[in-house]
Amino acid sequence: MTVRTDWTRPEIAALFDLPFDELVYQAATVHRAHHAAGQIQLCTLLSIKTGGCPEDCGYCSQSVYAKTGLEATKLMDVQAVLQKAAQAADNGSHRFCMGAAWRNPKDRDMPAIVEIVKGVRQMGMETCMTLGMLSPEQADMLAEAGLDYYNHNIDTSPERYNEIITTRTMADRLDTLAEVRRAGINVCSGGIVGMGETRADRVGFIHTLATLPAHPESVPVNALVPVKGTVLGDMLADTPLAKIDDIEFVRVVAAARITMPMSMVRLSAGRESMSEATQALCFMAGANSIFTGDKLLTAANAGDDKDAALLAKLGLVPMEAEEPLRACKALEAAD
Ligand code: SAM
Ligand code: DTB
Ligand code: SF4
Repeated sequence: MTVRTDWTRPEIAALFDLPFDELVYQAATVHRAHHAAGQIQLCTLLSIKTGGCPEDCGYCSQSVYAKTGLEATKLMDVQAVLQKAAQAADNGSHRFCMGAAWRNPKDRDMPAIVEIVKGVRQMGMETCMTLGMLSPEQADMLAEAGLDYYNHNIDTSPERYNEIITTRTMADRLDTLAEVRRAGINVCSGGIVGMGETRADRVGFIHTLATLPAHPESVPVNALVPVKGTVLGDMLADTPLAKIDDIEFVRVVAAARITMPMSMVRLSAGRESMSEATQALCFMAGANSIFTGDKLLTAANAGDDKDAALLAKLGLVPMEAEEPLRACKALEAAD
């Protein structure tokens, strides 16, 4: 099976149109050809700077435009972040993902960010950061600090983008992704489904990711967490029928798996309100990564006890640390 970056929208639309069992079968086949099926990567999230974000993303509780009453915080102290990372390592997490509610980091924030990346890596976990847009210099600083992954989501289709966010463009997003790639950091990019989009938007979203010059190493698929006081959270509360159908959600996961066979596909936000059966279908359809713990950035997550029970019920086991980290460790040992 070859990795293609020349997918067309009709080809992806045809995947969505397959009978559901055929689509899941194809996705499971691709999953087994490229990954150890039955193994799930466990990642932990921490919000290192919460709220007060100047961007107007219609789904986000942390935007200054959202009426969520969320208290804005400053960037956490380096030692406090490292303490949280140590707890995550003790809980068996392999990747520590840190998010900041910024449009972009300020240069004065970078020394602390660099110290955090170095500290977390020393604990043997993979590091991931999501800090908003990056300048070329900032991308280089993060690469030099040893950052393993940078998360920057395209969120939806190019056509729908400016209905969800008006303070930046999809092109801005793609520019940062290109800088991250150029700097040699692994790319984590995905988006959100269940924002009232059409199937054509879902096709366009997958198409944008699957036709990047190189596929993101990680593709988070979030189900919208409808937060009261956000534009999209309130819209969904008013029109419950707009909520995405579970089977359609699994189709998105399957399409991501088939079109980006080598990528880790992360079943991200929204698991808290997802049935075990839907999550199991997502794993069958090729999702092989989740966020563990009680909290995402600001919203509730399923929680360690529930997840341990689900994985045990399904006979899934935590994945070993990924190749990039092993390679880094081997290099360090050779020094
Ligand atoms: N400020 C940075 C940025 O936007 O790139 C990083 C943090 S931001 C919260 C990370 C991602 O979380 C967003 O791109 C979006 O895909 C996801 N997200 C935010 N709020 C969400 C919600 N209510 N439901 C699902 N996903 C959400
Ligand atoms: C991603 O795609 N999902 C995570 C992570 N990347 C940073 C964030 C989900 C946030 C869910 C809403 C919240 O906690 O506020
Ligand atoms: Fe800010 Fe990121 Fe939330 Fe958008 S998604 S408002 S950029 S924290």
